[in-house]
Amino acid sequence: KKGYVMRKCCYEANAKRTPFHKRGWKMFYCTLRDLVLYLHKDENGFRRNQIGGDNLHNAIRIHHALATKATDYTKKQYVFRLQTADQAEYLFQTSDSKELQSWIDTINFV
Ligand code: I3P
Repeated sequence: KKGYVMRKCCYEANAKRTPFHKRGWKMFYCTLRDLVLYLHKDENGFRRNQIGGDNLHNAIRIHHALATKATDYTKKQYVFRLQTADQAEYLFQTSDSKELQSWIDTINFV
């Protein structure tokens, strides 16, 4: 699965709260492959990474991760929460309810 999403970091690994200056929403072209969610700057970034090898800096391992609708987050629509095995936590905003469910299912059932 591939597509543009907005992402906000809430907790880094080991449930360490993300500092204020890094808590903003940011757009990424997101792709999922081999249990890793890659966050590219845009589609060109995705193509470059395919040729030059993946940029592991902006990668989230989703093995034993859980995606759930962020019903408690009311500032934006179509947002899901991703909790990783290493206890990091992110919010992702998708474009509509169909995309929201599709990302959640893809992450949880790969
Ligand atoms: C953050 C930015 C986020 C906001 C976050 C701010 O500031 O305004 O949009 O999250 O609030 O810290 P900055 O751009 O300077 O990083 P929300 O959109 O969810 O309010 P937070 O610290 O309460 O997470």
